[in-house]
Amino acid sequence: MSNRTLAILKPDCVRKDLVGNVIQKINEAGFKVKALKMVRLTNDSAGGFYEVHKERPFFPELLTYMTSGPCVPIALEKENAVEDFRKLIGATNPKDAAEGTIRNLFAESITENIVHGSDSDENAAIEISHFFSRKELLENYGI
Ligand code: FUP
Repeated sequence: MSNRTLAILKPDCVRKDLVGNVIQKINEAGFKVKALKMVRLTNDSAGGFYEVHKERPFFPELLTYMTSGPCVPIALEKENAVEDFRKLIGATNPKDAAEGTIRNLFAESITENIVHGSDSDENAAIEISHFFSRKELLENYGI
């Protein structure tokens, strides 16, 4: 069991000034913010991050959205981080997201769904390294 996951507060979260509210929910659920930055993804960077979806019909729309403004990647720590964070954010489509989950509370649509959470321990490690180098994690964030 890993204790880390990657969250991204997506461009709609930043645009709607929900960064503080969402981080509060994350903290209240017992996650520790270990590394955080605000970045604007390029097409290449967003395309690399969502590489697994590149043949899917929604891919172009996903890239347009993910590059539409700054987002906030966050490395989080908690016991059972990946699974617990997926529970906290709810289903991909906010219409299906359980009551009280972050997507249920704040998201508009399956594309503009406020937040990303890694889906496995292996992907969590890959995704954290997409935004934070090993050197940076060690020297700047002490993890
Ligand atoms: P999740 O793991 O919940 O982020 O969902 P996926 O990895 O399946 O999808 C990644 C992103 O692609 C979602 F956050 C939103 C977008 N997406 C769509 O826009 N339409 C779909 O039908 C499925 C996913």
